[in-house]
Amino acid sequence: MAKRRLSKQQQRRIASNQKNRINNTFSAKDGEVFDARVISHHGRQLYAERLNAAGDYEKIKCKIRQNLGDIACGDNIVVQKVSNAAGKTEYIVVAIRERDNLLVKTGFNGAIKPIAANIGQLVIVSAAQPKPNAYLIDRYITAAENLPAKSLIVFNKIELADEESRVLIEDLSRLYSGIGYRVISCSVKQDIGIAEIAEALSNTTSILVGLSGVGKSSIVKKILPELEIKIGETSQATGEGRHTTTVSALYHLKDDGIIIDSPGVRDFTPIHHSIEEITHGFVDIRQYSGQCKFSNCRHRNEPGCAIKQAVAEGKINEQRFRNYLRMIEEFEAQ
Ligand SMILES: Nc1nc2c(ncn2[C@@H]2O[C@H](COP(=O)(O)OP(=O)(O)OP(=O)(O)O)[C@@H](O)[C@H]2O)c(=O)[nH]1
Ligand SMILES: [Mg+2]
Ligand SMILES: [Zn+2]
Repeated sequence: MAKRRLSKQQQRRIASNQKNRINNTFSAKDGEVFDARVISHHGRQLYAERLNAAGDYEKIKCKIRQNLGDIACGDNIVVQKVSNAAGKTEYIVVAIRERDNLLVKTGFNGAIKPIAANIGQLVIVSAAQPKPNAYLIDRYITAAENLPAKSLIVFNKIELADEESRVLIEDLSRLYSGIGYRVISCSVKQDIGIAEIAEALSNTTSILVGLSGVGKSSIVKKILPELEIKIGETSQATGEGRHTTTVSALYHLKDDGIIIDSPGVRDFTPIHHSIEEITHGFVDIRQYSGQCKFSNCRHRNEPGCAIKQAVAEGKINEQRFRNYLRMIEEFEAQ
């Protein structure tokens, strides 16, 4: 069901991209407005792009009209070309087009922060060092399911894996591919799996997400070597990154793929509005919901719990079930 929703949405997106492209190929005269897409946005600084008459993407520095609300990388916007008092040309964002979706996270003070808009796929990147965190992966997956967007799970730096990480990555790969997600192990350093990732990025807008230092920017740079992208160092002691990427940025790949590189996080808390949303985020669990004896079953000690039954029968992975309950507990504690 989710697949169908997604593909319809993708069709809409492709149609609207084509429309935008046609709209974008005129050069705006003074006062004219045109459609563009946000390629990076930080504070008052916003860069957008549009196709010019020559068929190249033109990067435009824009100001933002007040009271437009949140704008995120990936947003489709309306830009007006004007002359300022000094006779200089300026570009002003005057509207944000309706979004397919908006990926958000909670900031330090609990405020909701937009990460990126109009996303078709989350590329959830972990590395062999520091060790992958299944709960973090599950939180990203639930966010993706609710956008809705596809999830692609990537384990980078596999050449660094010790025996323990190697077994963990193998187990997680089996788990996630078993419930229908594509999993790619890769090494930017040894050029393993990169072509496969590039291929999985075609025809949609993807965003790379994950902890700082796992190699998100390195993957983009490996696929698009001509780009000037800052790659960070990782701490010798912990293997953690130093938050090198500070602003999300959008890049074009071949086969109509678009990739957004995002700043690494320390943690990611998806914003759920209900327990149903959390359940919807677990593709392997949601098929059993509604089959419990009690309609308000919390799947803990109630008799006739279809989800616990499925766990006992090995149809649902135990760790996924634990993560599901943990996410519900954290949601209820909010
Ligand atoms: N050994 C090894 N190191 C890698 C690999 N991929 C990336 N790195 C290194 O990991 C470090 C961090 O890489 P980045 O690409 O900056 O990581 P990031 O995920 O973009 O980090 P933030 O921007 O801080 O979120 C750099 O020193 C890279 O050279 C790999 O496959 N193997
Ligand atoms: Mg980076
Ligand atoms: Zn139950």
